[in-house]
Amino acid sequence: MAHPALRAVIVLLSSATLAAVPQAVAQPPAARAPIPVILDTDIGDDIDDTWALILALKSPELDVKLVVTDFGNTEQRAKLVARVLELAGRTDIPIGIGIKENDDPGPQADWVKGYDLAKYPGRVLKDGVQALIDTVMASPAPMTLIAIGPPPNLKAALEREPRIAGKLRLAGMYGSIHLGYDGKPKPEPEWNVKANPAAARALLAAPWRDAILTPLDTCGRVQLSGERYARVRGSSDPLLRGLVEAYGTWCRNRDWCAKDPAFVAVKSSTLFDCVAVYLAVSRDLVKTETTGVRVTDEGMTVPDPAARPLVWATEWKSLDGFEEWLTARLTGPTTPR
Ligand SMILES: [Ca+2]
Repeated sequence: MAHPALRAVIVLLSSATLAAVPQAVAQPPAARAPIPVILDTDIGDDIDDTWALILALKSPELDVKLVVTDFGNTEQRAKLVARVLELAGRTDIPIGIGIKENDDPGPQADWVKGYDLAKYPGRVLKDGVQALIDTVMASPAPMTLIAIGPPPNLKAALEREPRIAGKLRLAGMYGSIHLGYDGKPKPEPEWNVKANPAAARALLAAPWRDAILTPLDTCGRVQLSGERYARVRGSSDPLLRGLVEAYGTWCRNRDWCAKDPAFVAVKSSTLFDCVAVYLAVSRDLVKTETTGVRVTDEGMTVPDPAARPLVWATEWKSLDGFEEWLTARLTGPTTPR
């Protein structure tokens, strides 16, 4: 038996060793119950939602219980979700159609041309707001809401059933705290806020169980290129083949991209929404600051100590580490049903 003093040293060393082991290694994700999540998305405008949905389906820490389409032409968005879920073999996931605001088909319409939502083999719920409320209220465990679009659905859901806030953790892509688009050194109106400031105001003021946001400061800097992008683009996974095809369709319908067809051959567009999915899984790669914000009518998120505090991922500890994580996840297996 070791001398008592030596034993103390051994105990101290063991604690130090354990403390130094990253949590992911000490507790493999597979050993934990996956986190039940709802994805609220404006898929169909910018292409990053399509990447984010696929990322959620390929993250074993997450159990996607419902995808709700939000903002604008929510029926058209539901077709895109349905096609992605079919390619993923995950038609067990129900789709909720959010509040329909217009008939704009959006720049990915050709990718679902002729797609009949009535033939989707899974459940399509016509009232996406109620589907979200019912799913949250029926869940025995707190759920995580990954919100990656302008949020009129979420404003409506909070008004219809305020109790959902206390049962949800929010991981969202909203706002601009210190940096604007493309790393510009001052904040500016961010689209998900600017598109519907009243809805964003309701979302950012709600008493969530907890809330973490990726503003442009972090999500606006994510773009895959080089070898990492080549791994995604060269994959034979039908889901990623579909993603590459949808990306090409989107590019052809975006003026700046259509003029530069080589763009999609070498890099992704900015993958804002993928960071919200990451924040539902982990916060290890970001630095955060806690502040309330005031949402202006122009769509600015201005730090305001009088507002309800929220956690903002305002800086990367390792953007390179995140882009590697993202690539590994996307090119890894889809989580089975
Ligand atoms: Ca989005």
